[in-house]
Amino acid sequence: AATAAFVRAIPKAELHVHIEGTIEPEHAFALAERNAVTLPWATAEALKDAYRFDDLQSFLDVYYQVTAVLTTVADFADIVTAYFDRAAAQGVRHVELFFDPQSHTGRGVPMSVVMDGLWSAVSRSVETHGLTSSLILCFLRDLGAEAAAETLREAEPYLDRIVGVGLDSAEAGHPPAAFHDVFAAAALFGLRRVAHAGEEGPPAYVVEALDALGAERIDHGVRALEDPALVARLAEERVPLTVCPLSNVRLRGVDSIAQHPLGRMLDAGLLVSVNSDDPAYFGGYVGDNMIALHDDPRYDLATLRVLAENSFRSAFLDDDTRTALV
Ligand code: ES4
Ligand code: ZN
Repeated sequence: AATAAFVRAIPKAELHVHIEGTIEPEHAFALAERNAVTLPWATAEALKDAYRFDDLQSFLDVYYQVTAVLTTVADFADIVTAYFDRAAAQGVRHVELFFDPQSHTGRGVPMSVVMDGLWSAVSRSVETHGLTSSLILCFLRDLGAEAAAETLREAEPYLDRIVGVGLDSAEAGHPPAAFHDVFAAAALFGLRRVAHAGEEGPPAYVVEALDALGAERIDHGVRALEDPALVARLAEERVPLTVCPLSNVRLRGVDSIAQHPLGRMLDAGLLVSVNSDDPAYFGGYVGDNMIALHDDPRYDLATLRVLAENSFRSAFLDDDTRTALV
C-alpha cells in the first residue's frame, strides 16, 4: 500500500496503451448487451478465464473478438472515459492513446464514428480528468501496406485530431520496411511516427523501424538487447523505448518480472519508460506495472522515479506543456 501511494504520487505519462485493450470484461459484456452483439463467451468470468495466453497471436485473437462490442460514437467515448478514470486514479498526467481503426472499419464501423467517439473524450480530458491526451493511429501490420495506405486516406479529414501514426498487431513475419511509403506520407502530413518492434520480432525489425519508417520512438524494443551495436545506437540517439513489463510476461516473451530485460536496458543507458499496453488483459494499468516491478529490488523507488521522468522525456509534448505537467 505504501508503494501504491508512492507510485500514484509520481507524475507519469503513458505512451503505450491500446484503447481497445482497456475494455474490462464487465464493460465488454455491458457494451455487448447494449449493442446486441454476441460474444463467444457466456459471461465476463468465462472471458477472464480466456486470458491465458501463449504468445502475441493467441492474445490478439481474443482482443479482436472483444473489440467487436464497439459500434457507436458513445461506445468509443465511454471506453476512453473509463480508461481515463483508472489512469488518473494511478497518477497519470498525460496519455498518448493508440487506436486500431482497421479493427472497426473492417467490421463496417465508419471512421467518422471511431474518430468522433474517441475525440469527444480526448478533447475534454483536461477538464474531466486533469490530464492531457492525444491519439496515435496504428496500422495493423498483418493486413499489409495497401490497407494501411487506405486507412490513412480515410483518416485525412481527421488529421488535426491525431498526433501520429504507429504500427502494431502480429509482428513476426511482418517487417516494418513494407510500410515505408505510408509512413513517409504520414510524415508529410506532419504526423509523428512510432512502431512496435522487437516485441516478438528480431532486432533487425527495430533497425528497420528507425531507418525505413523514421520511427521516433520504439514500442517494446526488448529484443534490441540481442544486438549490442543496436543498443549502442539507441543509447547514443536517445531513442525512447516504451516498455510494457506485465504484457511481456503475460505473452510469454519473458518468464517473469525478475527475468525482464528492463533493468539491463536502464543499465545500458536507454531511454526507457513503463507502460501498460493492454491493461484489461495483462494484469494492470501503468501504476500496477510499476508496483509489480518494485517487488524486484532492482526497481527501488528512485528507479521508478527515473522511469516516470523518462516517460515525459519520451512524450510528444512541447516544452511548456511538459514543464507544467511534471
Ligand atoms: C498489442 Cl501487446 C500488442 N502487440 C502488438 N500489437 C498490439 N495491439 C494491441 N496489443
Ligand atoms: Zn502495444
